[in-house]
Amino acid sequence: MRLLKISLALTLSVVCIAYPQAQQQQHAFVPGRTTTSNNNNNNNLENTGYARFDNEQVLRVQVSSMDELKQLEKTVEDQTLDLWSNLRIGTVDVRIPASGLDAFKAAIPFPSTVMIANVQDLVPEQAPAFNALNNNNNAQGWNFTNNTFWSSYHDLATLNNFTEAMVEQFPDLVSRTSLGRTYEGREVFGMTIHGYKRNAKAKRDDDDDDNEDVDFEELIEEVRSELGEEARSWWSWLFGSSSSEKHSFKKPSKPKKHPKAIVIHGGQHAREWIGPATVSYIAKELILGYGTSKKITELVDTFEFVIVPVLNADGYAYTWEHNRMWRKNRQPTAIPFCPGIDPNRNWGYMWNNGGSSGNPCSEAYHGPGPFAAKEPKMVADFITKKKNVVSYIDFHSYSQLWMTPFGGDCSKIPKDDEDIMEAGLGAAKSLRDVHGTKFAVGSVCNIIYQASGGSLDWTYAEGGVKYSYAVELRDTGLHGFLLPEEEILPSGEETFAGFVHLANFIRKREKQWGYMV
Ligand code: 0X9
Ligand code: ZN
Repeated sequence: MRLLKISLALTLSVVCIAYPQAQQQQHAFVPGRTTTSNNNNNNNLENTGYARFDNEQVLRVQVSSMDELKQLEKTVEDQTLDLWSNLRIGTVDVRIPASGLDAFKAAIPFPSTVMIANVQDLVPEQAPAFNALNNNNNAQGWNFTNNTFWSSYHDLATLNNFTEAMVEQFPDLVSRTSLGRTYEGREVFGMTIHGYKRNAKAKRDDDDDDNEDVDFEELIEEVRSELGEEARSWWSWLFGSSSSEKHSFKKPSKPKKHPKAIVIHGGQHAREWIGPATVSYIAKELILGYGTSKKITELVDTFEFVIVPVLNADGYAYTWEHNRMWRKNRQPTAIPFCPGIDPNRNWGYMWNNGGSSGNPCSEAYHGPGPFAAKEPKMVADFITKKKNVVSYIDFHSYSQLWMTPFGGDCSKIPKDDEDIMEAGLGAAKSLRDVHGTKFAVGSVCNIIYQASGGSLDWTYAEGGVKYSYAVELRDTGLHGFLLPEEEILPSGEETFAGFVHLANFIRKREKQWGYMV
């Protein structure tokens, strides 16, 4: 009886339950302060302590063959250039210092266009000094409901304060989740968002009513109509081919104690600021949507959403304090003047299997061994320990891609490829419906190029996370990593729509879990 009551309570989400209304209020909030420092190891610094990029260009190179791609890959490695977009046949964006332009053009004579003529022109708008001055970082409170928080980028302390504010303001819904500490000792943490209170209440009711009778036929009919046609296969398997076969069914298996989890983070690459901004927006929408939107309430009651705005906290802090273009983490390497492992080349599945570098000075340095970098290790440990993760999204920028496994072994296709692709295509469509922004969907191997040691490969192949993705957010190169602040909110809105589609897809497709609504 208890099982059926749980099924009933969790399945019939249409039955009205009085959800606590999300609080529409100002949240006490102490924003972080930005600092600059002269203590760094970059070449092109002025005495502000913040790296400059005068006359550096981003060139868009037209790559027409595999040979050309190999030639470009080698030149980037030899001249230690900074790839802005992924290596692929098609167009590839590369940042080149003024002094290196001639050498680059000599090595790569293929057609190219200038995407950004002077990188420095785009940096000041987002530099810390500008933010402190213009974006009210000293204000004592943010109103998250009017979205002003997403009209500017925020430093690590401010984003961390946002997370703490969410935990404080919505204690029944949001709890603080720590993944661990970075090399420099910063804590990487985020939020777990789940309708605890409502589920705790459902459980209490269930315990109270353990002996109450349930009309089996009514229950079956209600569940069937809620789940619709898609439920028939598992429903038939569970209960027989038709509800007319009275009482000939098996009881549903015991609902799982813990709901499935969806883990997302931004900021694996430090300079991709739109990632943390978008991920924090997703968290806010889930939190404020609970109790105000039926669809969001249902999802938050169904899944545990683990949301970590900034994974590579050391790198992100470094982009605010020293160098806007920093990508890697900040761990020391064998070369003292080239710190940093690319965390997204360091995951432990097919590590060092192409598309990464053994040179510590490279932006794609894969580290001395798999999981040598703290950031991938802490996420992998978290997922392994948690056991119930059904989806993982690693948010990057830029290029507008919704990518699926694999990237480290292009001879393999995931056995769940159809479901993963279907969910991804649906997410991209829902995303496009908001502002018309187009995202390409496909495996890393198919839409980019082999690149091993990436997060989604490990989460899928080793972490048991069926719906594993890497998403490259806006734009397609006009501003690249220096995406204007006016695009933060639209990016949040559209990405949230894609994310909701994905969660809903998983909820429907995977409803054989006893716990799922
Ligand atoms: O190179 C990357 O890690 C990602 N592109 S970015 O410009 N954001 O750096 C693409 C990640 C694709 N995934 C794997 N290579 N596994
Ligand atoms: Zn990235």
